[in-house]
Amino acid sequence: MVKKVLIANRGEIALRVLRACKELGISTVAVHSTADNAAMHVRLADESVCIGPPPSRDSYLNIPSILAACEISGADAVHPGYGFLSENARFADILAAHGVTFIGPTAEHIRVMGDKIEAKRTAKRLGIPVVPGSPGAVTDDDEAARIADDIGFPVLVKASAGGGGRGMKVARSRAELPVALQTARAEAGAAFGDDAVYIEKYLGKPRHIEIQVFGDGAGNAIHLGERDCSLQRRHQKVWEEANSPALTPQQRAEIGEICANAVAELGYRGAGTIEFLYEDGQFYFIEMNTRLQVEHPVTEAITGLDLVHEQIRVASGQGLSAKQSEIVFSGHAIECRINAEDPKTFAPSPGTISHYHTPGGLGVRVDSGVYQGYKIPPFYDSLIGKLIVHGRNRTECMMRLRRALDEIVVDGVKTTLPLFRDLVDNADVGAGNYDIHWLEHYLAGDAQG
Ligand code: MV4
Repeated sequence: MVKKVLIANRGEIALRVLRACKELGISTVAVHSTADNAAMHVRLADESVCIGPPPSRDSYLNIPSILAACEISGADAVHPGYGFLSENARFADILAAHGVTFIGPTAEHIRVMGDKIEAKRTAKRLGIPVVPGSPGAVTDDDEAARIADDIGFPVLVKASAGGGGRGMKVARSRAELPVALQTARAEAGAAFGDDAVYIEKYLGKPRHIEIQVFGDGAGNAIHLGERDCSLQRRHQKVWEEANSPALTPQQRAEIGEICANAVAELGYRGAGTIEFLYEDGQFYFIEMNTRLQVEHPVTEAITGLDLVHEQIRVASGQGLSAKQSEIVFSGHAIECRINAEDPKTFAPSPGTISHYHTPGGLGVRVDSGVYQGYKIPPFYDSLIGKLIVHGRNRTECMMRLRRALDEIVVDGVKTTLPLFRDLVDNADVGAGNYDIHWLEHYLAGDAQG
């Protein structure tokens, strides 16, 4: 087992990892920028190392500083959390070269999934259903037109180096295709230094459903069911739930088995998320994330597994703690992302938290890195905490969420909490009747609920 973990992150996820380490008797090293001297993860860690000034690129993304912090502290492993260096293959390679365990997949698997064309080709080869589209990069406009005619308009032009919604262009007809291709290529080249693009059939009203998988790196893998992340705004998830209100237990078992088999065949190690669009009863692979995700607690709630424990186990070569036959899905869980943002405009709202009270009781979990009197710095993303509620079924979960939202107090800054108080009473949300566009329509005031 690893002995000392350096947590290369901040905020709620740094605390989340710290707690798992403490439970396993592993010592912890926090790293922090000068803007995070008073952060909770620094206070709770066994040791801390300052790694640079406030901008992320000079601190949380600064590989030489983090490597130096490993040397100074004698950490034998690094947990990257999510964001920052969590899907940086070069970082995984550098740590390996220095004899430090990266708590995540191999650099090679990170690299494959970071290239969206390569990821899709790999998914297809492993038997995962993919969106109809070009078999690889499209370089020629005539070839692109033939493919688009074949799959039917509208089509989406996507950047191979993109992901998370960056670098996509819709073409609704053959006439729109050349411009879509050219703009997508130009934007991708400028943003990622890689102008490779591919074409897919555009799905108009899908849900975003993702499957949590885990591999031990030795050819064994399990799936932990799905999360429905359709309630989002500008590619930022707002509310996630497990199970998806749209799936039957049989659909869950089928797509889950396909994903677990694929991940086993790949020899994948660690936590992974296979992202799908789901429309008219069909799953279509879009991307695979090779990290622990923000919304992992809803999966923990319905399975009882601690995903960070599992990550540390497999990184230490101890294998997974459960076989697929031992995984039982129990009840329903919802996560609300509490951002320090205006609940209507989503403009960031940094500042000091004047009053802070967290809800409790059966089935209620708050993962947060803040406390009363804490000053939220303006340099990082605005997620300050997550409210996760579990119930025996979706109805009970919603009742409990409504009650928890009544109890919680975060004053001094604007937060997204008022939005959740609206959503929990909305008829469409109550019925689980939403797709990836629902929230944006709702916020625009279109007639709904
Ligand atoms: C799509 C799509 C429709 N059709 N692909 C956006 C983020 C990236 N991960 C993939 N995305 C999409 N790919 C096809 N063929 C619509 C989206 C999309 C989306 C996907 C998931 C969650 C939110 C989204 C919001 C807008 C568009």
